[in-house]
Amino acid sequence: MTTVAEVIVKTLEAAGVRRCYGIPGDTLNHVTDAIRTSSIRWVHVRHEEAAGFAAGAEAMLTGELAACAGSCGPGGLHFINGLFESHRNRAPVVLIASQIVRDELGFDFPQEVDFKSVYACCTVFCEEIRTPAQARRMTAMAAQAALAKRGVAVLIVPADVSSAKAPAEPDFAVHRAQPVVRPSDAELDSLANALNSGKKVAIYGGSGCEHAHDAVVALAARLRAPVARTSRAKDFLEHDNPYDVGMTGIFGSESGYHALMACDVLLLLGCDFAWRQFYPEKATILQVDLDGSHLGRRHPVDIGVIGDIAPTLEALLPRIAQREDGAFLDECLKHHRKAKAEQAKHATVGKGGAIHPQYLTETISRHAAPDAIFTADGGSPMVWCLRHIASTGRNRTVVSLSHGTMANAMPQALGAKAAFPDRQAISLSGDGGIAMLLGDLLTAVQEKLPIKVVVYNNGALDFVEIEQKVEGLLDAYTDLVNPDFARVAEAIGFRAQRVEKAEDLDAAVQAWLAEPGPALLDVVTDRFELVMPPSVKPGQVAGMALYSAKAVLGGRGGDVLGMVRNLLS
Ligand SMILES: Cc1ncc(C[n+]2csc(CCOP(=O)(O)OP(=O)(O)O)c2C)c(N)n1
Ligand SMILES: [Mg+2]
Repeated sequence: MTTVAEVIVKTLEAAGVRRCYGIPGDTLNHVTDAIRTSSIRWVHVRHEEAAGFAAGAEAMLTGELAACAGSCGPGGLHFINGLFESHRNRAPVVLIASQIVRDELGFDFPQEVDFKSVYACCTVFCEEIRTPAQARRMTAMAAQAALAKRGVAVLIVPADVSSAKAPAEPDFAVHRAQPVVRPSDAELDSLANALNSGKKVAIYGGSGCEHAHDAVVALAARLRAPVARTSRAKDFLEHDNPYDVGMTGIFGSESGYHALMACDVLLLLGCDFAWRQFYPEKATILQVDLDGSHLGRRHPVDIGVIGDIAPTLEALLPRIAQREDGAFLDECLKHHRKAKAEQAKHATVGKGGAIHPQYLTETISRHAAPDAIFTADGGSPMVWCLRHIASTGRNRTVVSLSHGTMANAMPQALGAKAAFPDRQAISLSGDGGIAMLLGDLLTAVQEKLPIKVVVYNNGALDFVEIEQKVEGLLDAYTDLVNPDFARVAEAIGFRAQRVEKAEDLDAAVQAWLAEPGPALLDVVTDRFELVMPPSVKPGQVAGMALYSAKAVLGGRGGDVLGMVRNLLS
């Protein structure tokens, strides 16, 4: 007898699912039994949140569907933060949320949870398979939605449905359309007119520039335009780009900020950067995005068109005149060189041999493989990752910016390693972050996923401490009393080392990366001391504390001053 559970698993298998992350239990048993005899690998995690992060990282990095599955009630609920993160990363993931039997639904039965209302806000699809006859069609539509709308789909499966005999169903399956989307000729003409008539043209690229590196660089060369980027475009636009002027925004640099604020025509390419303060007030703004609902949603734009970045720029380029005047570009590149030199200053050994987190990150960047996958925890590790991991064009960085969660990095590294066993998966973890999902270090050992974890052990929720100080508050509740994470990891089955002195760091990083199995490096890093720029009064900063806190991180007081001046003027 073929069960509904087998139909669900076969449909997901045909849709490209290779791995399913989760924890088994009662209502899920028929599904896990079907997975047992399929080609899908079950990855047994210790907390379902980790499964949500891991599946999302796999899906985001591969572009393929990944799955998670959990038991009813608390099992299904535990995924939520990992899946929220994955959904905001536009990662195609399907969660099989098993449910109590249909006869008891609606009577507050033990472990009854209304997953439809719980997951409504972080999914592209959230439906229950109500009858066995719906199974194939509903599963295919969940997968279709996850892939086509790029996000998380939740499939709610009551236990009596998954164990039922599967009736004959038509051959519903998943389709993968690959359209070429670009604006109309008239729209391209109007974009070209605006770009050709600008005096100081800047480009701002986001994650929509994946697969469009060469097209963006060619356009920048024609326009002699600086290219600023969002954090999500780091992997796609930073490398081999003579027009790169860095990131703008809260974690960005003065040069990215300057390019956007000083231009008179700004071309937004596949970016959805949320912070309105970082868009210019007076410039003409042009926007290209594949998702029409993104047009003008962060800041008013003058022309908004729909298109994939590479085909759009290929059609646009012949309409663009070669610009001779490179003064604005030169000015922005000069700012960029200065900003980089400023950042490099901090990536050295501190007073008394202290280990600056910037120095740790640069050391890792230097020794990591050119195609390594880095994941970084919300908190200060993501800032160091964005600023100090050098983009090679082949490496990848995964940080949580849209959702801004802690504890994402280690489980995301598990997903990255499962999907790419031949590449290094390196988790840049906070000491707060690693403790939050510490139990899933066990997954790396049990599932033979040899990830590399480095703990930025600053004894604090440092990021929050800095926020508090910038708001003029006394820092409170941010201390962390930590164990020796290296000994903890060793007990779990990792090879591990603790580093307290800068002189030991280089060799320790090399040994850690060379370990064949899972390895952890517990590095005692400087607890960052906030230095406020002297001429900024606390009152002035209060209204923009959030981003100024993050700009000050790294000692860039001058940037804050510049931003404050600009925002108040
Ligand atoms: C799940 C979650 N809880 C709380 C926060 C608020 N928060 C943001 S960063 C941070 C501190 C992170 O500390 P740690 O992991 O030690 O990194 P550090 O900033 O010290 O390097 C906190 C509590 C959050 N973003 N996510
Ligand atoms: Mg910390």
